Amino acid sequence: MALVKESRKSALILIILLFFGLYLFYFPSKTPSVKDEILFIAKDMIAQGDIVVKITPDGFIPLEVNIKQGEKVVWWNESGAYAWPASDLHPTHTLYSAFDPLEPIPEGQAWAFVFNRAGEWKYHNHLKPNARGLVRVE
Ligand SMILES: [Cu+2]
Repeated sequence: MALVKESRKSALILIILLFFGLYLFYFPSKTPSVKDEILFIAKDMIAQGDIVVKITPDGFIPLEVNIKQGEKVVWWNESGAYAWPASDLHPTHTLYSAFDPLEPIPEGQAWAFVFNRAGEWKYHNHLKPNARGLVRVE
């Protein structure tokens, strides 16, 4: 009787180890991707002095911002819907491919991007491509 119990216990341990092994096989430790670095911020986390572009139902306000290289622009979504500011050209965003949150910003949240490349960066709302804007980086 004791032997039967012991072998059941061993089988149970073996099954648990097997599942654990399968788990590791199918879900290896998460490697960071570009998407994992996207952090949306609540609007009350926007610092005073940040350069903020509001996303409204009528588009970006202001339409243009002028910044220096290495400065950050914060897009604050108060459009009442998801919004997705991203580099031209729609839909590939290849002009400045890093300038793209890669997913929509929820209403009431914000996304920040640091411009390390000088230039005139036209962008649009990927979900509403008629809404357009410009970031001039010198
Ligand atoms: Cu687009």
